[in-house]
Amino acid sequence: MTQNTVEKAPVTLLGLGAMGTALARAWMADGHPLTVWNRTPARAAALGAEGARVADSAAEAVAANALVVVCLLDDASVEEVLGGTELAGRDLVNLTTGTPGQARARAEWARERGARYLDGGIMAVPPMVGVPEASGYVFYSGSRELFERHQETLGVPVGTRYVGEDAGFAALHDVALLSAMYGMFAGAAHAFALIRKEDIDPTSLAPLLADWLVAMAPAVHTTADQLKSGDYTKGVVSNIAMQVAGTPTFLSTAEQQGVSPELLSPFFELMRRRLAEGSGEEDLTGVIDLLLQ
Ligand code: FVH
Repeated sequence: MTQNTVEKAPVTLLGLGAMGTALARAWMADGHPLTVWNRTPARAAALGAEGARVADSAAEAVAANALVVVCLLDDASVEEVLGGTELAGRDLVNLTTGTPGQARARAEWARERGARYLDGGIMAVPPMVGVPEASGYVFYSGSRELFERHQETLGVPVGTRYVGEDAGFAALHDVALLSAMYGMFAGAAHAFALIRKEDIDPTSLAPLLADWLVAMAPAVHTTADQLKSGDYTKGVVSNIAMQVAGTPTFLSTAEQQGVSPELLSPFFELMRRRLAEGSGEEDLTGVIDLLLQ
């Protein structure tokens, strides 16, 4: 080591799909010694040519370093890959998407094997990895001590956000944000369907749509304030009575354009139910209570 060189923490990474490969390149670019393993060896060989140490087995990769990161397809593949490895004394960071229940069970599973455990939910797509301006990050939950110990290394590919000792919280935050994203995609799909048969260029609608969604997004802060205070009339801009009165326009327009209302109707139905409970002056926030089973 020369005087000006800071030694970077070595990392083991299991799983070299699109995301794992992006993570690997970011750690290598930052000077972290990296040991990799992947079920399909060709993917590991490609990274080997770029400077990673390629392990012949998952067990060998786990044995190589204290910090072991897994980024596999799903929880079943984590079980399959780590099942035959010696995890005692390892710091296991699982970036595989899963449910909060799977994360909690995996944390207990790791504990029984003598490993410390952190769960992660990645809020980035591969092109955002290693690109700080892209503002991608990973939610982490589980051992705070473990998170703090490795925060610098974990923060190399994308940012880090620790959300609590409950190992399931990273997955819960991840799924919550992604669920909202699918709601947005559903709305955008309906919007594009409405213009599909007209002489309207979808590329001219797209920027209007994007700007409108961005303009509406801060409404979630009002929703959160209302949930916290329990007063769903606080700061209401467009009450539910007015919004329900507008729903026939949306449904008739869909019908006129030959578009199925199936993406919109369930939400409208919840709005109508909430209004029927006598909540006309409220925001849409009451719909959240109707969802709770
Ligand atoms: N890519 C994305 O946009 C999203 C962004 C947000 C986070 N997700 C999650 O990240 C996990 C990995 O995703 P990925 O994009 O790397 O996924 P793939 O490119 O499909 O690679 C999957 C890797 O998992 C390996 N694998 C699958 N099944 C097994 C198994 N039974 N045993 C061992 N390894 C397995 C696969 O190996 P191979 O097919 O190359 O042999 C890949 O390494 C994921 O949870 C996303 O939800 C990504």
